[in-house]
Amino acid sequence: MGYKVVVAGATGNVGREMLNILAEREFPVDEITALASRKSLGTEVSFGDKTLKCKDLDTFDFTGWDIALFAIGSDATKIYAPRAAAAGCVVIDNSSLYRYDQDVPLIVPEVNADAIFGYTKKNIIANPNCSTAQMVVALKPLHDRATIKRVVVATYQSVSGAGKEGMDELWDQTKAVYNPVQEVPPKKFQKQIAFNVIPQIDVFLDSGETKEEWKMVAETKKILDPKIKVTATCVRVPVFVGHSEAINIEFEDFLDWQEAQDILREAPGIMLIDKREPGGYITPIECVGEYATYVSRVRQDSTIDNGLSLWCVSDNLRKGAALNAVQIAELLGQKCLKKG
Ligand code: 11C
Repeated sequence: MGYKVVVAGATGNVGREMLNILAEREFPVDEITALASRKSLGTEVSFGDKTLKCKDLDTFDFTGWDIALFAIGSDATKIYAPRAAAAGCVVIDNSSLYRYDQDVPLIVPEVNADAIFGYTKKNIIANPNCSTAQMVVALKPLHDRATIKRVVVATYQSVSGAGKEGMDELWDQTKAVYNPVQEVPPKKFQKQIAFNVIPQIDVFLDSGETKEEWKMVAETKKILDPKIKVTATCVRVPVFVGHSEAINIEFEDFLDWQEAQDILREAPGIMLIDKREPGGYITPIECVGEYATYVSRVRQDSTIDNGLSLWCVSDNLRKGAALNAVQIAELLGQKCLKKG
């Protein structure tokens, strides 16, 4: 016996990964439906060794379905999440629409699993932004030991965070550099991404921060601890999959780098690869398709009393999106829902 599960946005980067991960982790599914917008109706998507034909999200009746994983962006979520939730189906939403709503839990299972019980207020659970998810997995065990005061983070985010169009733009521009028959002007990104880096992800806010940077601050506070101060610089890099982060942490108490390594080695969801020799660290290309949040380059920051710096990498489509959503569904199953 299992659950009746819906994946909405099943043809996108994240929706496809949600289906892959549900199958890989043998999530207890009695019935599964893939939903997409009308233009993708009938598109086939894989679920393990099965193929599902996408149905129309707009006319779908969520009554009798237990869990819906949404990867459809904020505008569509605004229409369909309340509809699913009102029909009694718990929505796990990957968009940013509900993340900052105090009646909606924002969950990273390794960090704040118990907050899940708050889902009953709206029947909706929010999945964090990819760059936040991996960072809080790395921060949580260190915060438990030495209490984090402040985090300074710079991200190196892959183009898949901007969807398939972002990946196509990097691919087409890279080819055009070698074979310049046709110019590929920036469309999804603000400037050329091939052979370049762009210090803008999402829109600018009045403060001068970008929305991606603001999300890292607001989400870390909601998931981990509102007292932690965070400042972020988010940068798009010409990498297809895998977000990287250089994180500097200031603690209340002293934490030796070797003890930090020991803590991280034992922490849930983390893989420590930290050899202090050439190549003894992780790079994004090595984490594609993996579940773990990888940590490398753990070292003391001697410019402050209680500081550490580290390097953190994860598959943004997995831990940053689809895997975390499926882990939330697993948690919901273990703690909250009855199997059908
Ligand atoms: C990016 N982090 O890499 C973004 C994508 O709020 O869920 C995810 C945006 C979000 O472009």
